[in-house]
Amino acid sequence: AHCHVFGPEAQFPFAPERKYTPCDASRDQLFALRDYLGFERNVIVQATCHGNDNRALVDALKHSNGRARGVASVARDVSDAELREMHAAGVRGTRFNFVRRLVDFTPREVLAEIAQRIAPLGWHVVVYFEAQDLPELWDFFTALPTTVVVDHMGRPDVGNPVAGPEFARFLRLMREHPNVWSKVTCPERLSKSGPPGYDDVVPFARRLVETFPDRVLWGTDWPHPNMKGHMPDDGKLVDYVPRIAVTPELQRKLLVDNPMRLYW
Ligand code: 0GY
Repeated sequence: AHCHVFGPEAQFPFAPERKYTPCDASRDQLFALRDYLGFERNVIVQATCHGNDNRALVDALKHSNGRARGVASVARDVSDAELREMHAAGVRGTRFNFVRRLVDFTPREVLAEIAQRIAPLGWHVVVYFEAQDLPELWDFFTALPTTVVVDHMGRPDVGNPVAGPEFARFLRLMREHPNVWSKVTCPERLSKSGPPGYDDVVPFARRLVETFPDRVLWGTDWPHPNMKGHMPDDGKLVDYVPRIAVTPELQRKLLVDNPMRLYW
């Protein structure tokens, strides 16, 4: 439930306002990796380097034989016809990105208006932010009229204890708001101990999987944009799953039941 397609740039140019330029990562490469890893489906998430131009995403969805769904990024002036076309292709959500190194600031009222536009389609909102910004974003998130899916566990500082105040705040957000879900993704981005085990991230993800087993999602984040320290082995990321979802029942919810309910 979290991966991207980038370009190919010659066919789907990157957005002029982007903050980084990734390598091409085509739908065919994504689908080949999906098959190699033994998964049946993907949820492809629009990344900031393509801005609000969802053509690469929609193209991938249309060529997936119904095996991919998408999360787009839309502007407030998106037309109803454009939303309908994206829905028909398999888009089921829109993403709001609050990570400062990735995007310029968008006023909250603009985002609230977009959320109102997409809610009638049954879409949800995916949010990406860093843990220290949660207090300031709390009221905005909890007023959203849709399911809200948080990327990468709200990016905790895993140098802090799992029982500490920072992660407690995120757990409280999920406990008090049953419409909030979390992706237990990106140990490779959050870890300080590093590959192959990403051991320091395991307790955080495991806590979420065990506390909210019906509201967690998993993904690889392929092709891992902006990873500077190391390029993760996607197979090792699959091997990480049984360490955070330790029973067959938890694995089934994380990998099958939850994404099927939200996206299919
Ligand atoms: C991710 C993470 C990153 C990038 C984006 O939209 C994006 O460009 O989300 C990141 O740099 O942390 O989930 O792909």
